[in-house]
Amino acid sequence: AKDPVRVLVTGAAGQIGYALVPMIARGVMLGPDQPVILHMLDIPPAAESLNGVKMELVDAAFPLLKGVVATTDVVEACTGVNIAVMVGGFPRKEGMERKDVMSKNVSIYKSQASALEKHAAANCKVLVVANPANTNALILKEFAPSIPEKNISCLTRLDHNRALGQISERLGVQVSEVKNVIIWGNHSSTQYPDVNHATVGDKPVRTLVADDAWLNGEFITTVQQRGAAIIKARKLSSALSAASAACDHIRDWFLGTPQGTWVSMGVYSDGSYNVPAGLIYSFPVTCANGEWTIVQGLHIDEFSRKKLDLTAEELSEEKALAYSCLS
Ligand code: NAX
Repeated sequence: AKDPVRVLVTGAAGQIGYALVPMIARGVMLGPDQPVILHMLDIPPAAESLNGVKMELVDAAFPLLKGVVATTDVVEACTGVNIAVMVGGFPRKEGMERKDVMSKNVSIYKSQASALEKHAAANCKVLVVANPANTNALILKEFAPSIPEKNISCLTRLDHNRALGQISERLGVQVSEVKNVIIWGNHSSTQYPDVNHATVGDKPVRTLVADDAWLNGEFITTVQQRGAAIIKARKLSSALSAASAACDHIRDWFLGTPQGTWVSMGVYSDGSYNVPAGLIYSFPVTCANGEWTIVQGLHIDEFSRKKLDLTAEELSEEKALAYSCLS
């Protein structure tokens, strides 16, 4: 039997946490033959609720779940973890300045970075979900210098999956037949969902949809604004789809992407596609042997170029704002 993998979920008493921990315990993230030990972290006001989640995990009697650590102590939460899924953060509340929200998250990610650096297992891989996801991941990278940058990522897979879903609905085909959409840039409304290289079967999505106005307009805004549309409908933000996307992200990272398929991940830019190096930016990536690689050589037309640059600019501004919160 395989040794259990320790998976940390921060913000585990929240909405996404509640959807995510049973998926992990059921093998959705790491496969049906991989035992797991869940580490769940939240803040003291949520301690009782967190304990309730632990009780439910016990009650669910998951065969793969070999242990649960539920704690409000960051060091205990981070100790020995192989995977860290960072869902906890400070949400923007009505009337709050962007700088104030950034400042709260910078201080959270700074301290959690240090705890991971000191106490996580060697080669721990990190996925940041909490917003501003790209910039939180960047802060985490800065304050955990011994964790290789290759091991730090943020979630744009939900946006990627939303793009697959929109194309599948439009064409009336199974979502599993749609491949190789791309989310470029920030997990925000400036992200660029790109279908220029996407296919259904062996046919380009552009040819099949044959409606450039829709692909260059409504499709893009629908994906960009989908989070807001879910909030409007549910009065709560996306949770099951976010949890599912987090599982997809980690599964593909660890177990590899299928031949001929890429996915979108927010990763440390090396300057590929003229995206400024040193940002955490969403790129098309393939994964093998636990490592992601940015897909190279895709043609970027003029329309796309502007959109790649716009979202990069927003990330550079966020980075500057985050650094201004440090001083
Ligand atoms: P909730 O408010 O339901 O849960 C957040 C949890 O984090 C709470 O239980 C809170 O107590 C906890 N928390 C706060 N500070 C903490 C800290 N310092 N350490 C540990 N835990 C802490 O939010 P939820 O709907 O679960 O969303 C979580 C985060 O995901 C938010 O930042 C949200 O904006 C972000 N999202 C990111 C998405 C993505 O695709 N990257 C999509 C979904 C989601 O909007």
